[in-house]
Amino acid sequence: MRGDEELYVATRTEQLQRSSGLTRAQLLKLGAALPVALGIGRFASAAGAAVRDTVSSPIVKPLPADWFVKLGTNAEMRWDALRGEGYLVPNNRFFVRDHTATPSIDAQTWQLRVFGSGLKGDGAAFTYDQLRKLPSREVTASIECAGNGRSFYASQQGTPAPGSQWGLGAIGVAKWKGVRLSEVLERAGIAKTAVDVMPQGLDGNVLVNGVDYGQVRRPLPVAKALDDVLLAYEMNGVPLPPDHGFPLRLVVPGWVGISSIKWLGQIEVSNQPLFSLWNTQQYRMQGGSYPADSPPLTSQTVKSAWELARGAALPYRRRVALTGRAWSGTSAISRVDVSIDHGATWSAAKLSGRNEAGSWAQFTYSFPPQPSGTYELWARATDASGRTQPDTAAFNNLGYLFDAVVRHPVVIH
Ligand SMILES: Nc1nc2c(c(=O)[nH]1)N[C@H]1C(S)=C(S)[C@@H](COP(=O)(O)O)O[C@H]1N2
Ligand SMILES: [Mo]
Repeated sequence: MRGDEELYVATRTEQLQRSSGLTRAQLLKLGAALPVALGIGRFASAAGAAVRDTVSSPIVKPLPADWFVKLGTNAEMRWDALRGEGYLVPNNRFFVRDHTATPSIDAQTWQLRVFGSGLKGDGAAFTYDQLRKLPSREVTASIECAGNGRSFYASQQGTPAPGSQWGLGAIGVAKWKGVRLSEVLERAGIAKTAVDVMPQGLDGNVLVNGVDYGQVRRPLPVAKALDDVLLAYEMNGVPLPPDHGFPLRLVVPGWVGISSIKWLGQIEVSNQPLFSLWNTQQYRMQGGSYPADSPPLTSQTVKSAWELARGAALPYRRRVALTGRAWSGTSAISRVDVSIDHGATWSAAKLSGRNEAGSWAQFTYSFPPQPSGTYELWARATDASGRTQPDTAAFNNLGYLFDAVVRHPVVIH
């Protein structure tokens, strides 16, 4: 893992105490030598024989410069390249966020193992073919990184946060097909006493400052796991591409991207709360005015983006239709307002097409004829629950959930 949170690694005890909100005594009572509480090394060898060598480049698909901006092991979608595309982001343009590297997995020898204290029996294993034969379901949903927009903490608010310096392109919407997680958990014998479900990826172990945190995994509360979560094997009508989780990934609608674990190898079902790096030190609010025991991040916030490059040239004294998309993790979008005079006056953009929670809505704004100069496009989305993009996003040390109105520069010559 590069960048993100290396600066924030304290001792594991402190981390767990601080971030889980539990005292040392409570942690010990949880049965937990700390490495066990964190899950370190417990299942590290469970990756199994299905995983061939990891590739030398972290991302497998081509990343042409007119579609992507490379950021370490990640690739951001360029919003200007989305103009004229349909509702869904094509697989070859979808952003990639790899904590380590995209593994190459043989679906024929691969299995999904379900185990743990929250099951009635000894657990179960499912082959790829078995999963594909279970009742299927299609869901259109976005995947959006919790750090999407992080660079604006620095460029717009003067308070930089470490980690991938995403613009707004760490989001994509796709049509996912698969089997409901609840279906598989029920077949595996989930018990009424289960509280947490921890899906785990088959990509490499994550190292932070020499500490091995094991494979990428993050617990989901049982209520969400049994609600609308999908075990997806198709993305936009084809088997998942390697970078997006082949052969099987989770899709957790409306929640931060880290919830949607790729390259699933196993799912632990537990009658105790579970912990990993990704729900203790990372993906929770820390610093700023957040309390020390802020809970793990769940739903995504409200945002909007223009399908334009930053600094794009617009025609001189001509009306032009500008397009963008707006989204919220919890509701449909009810309106998008636009200002080109730094917030003094606002006018409504026109929403069109599909518009659902956990996905996005397309909008068009008729930019009035203007003399030459530099302008800022401000778009401010509001969702059906009344949440609106604020002027300033609340700072947090790791730069998550940047929801403020983004000032998008354009020029007219
Ligand atoms: N196994 C595994 N799952 C993972 C990740 C990862 O590195 N390994 N990255 C997570 C993060 S932080 C995000 S934002 C999404 C990105 O999904 P995508 O690469 O398909 O766009 O996958 C999530 N699932
Ligand atoms: Mo992410």
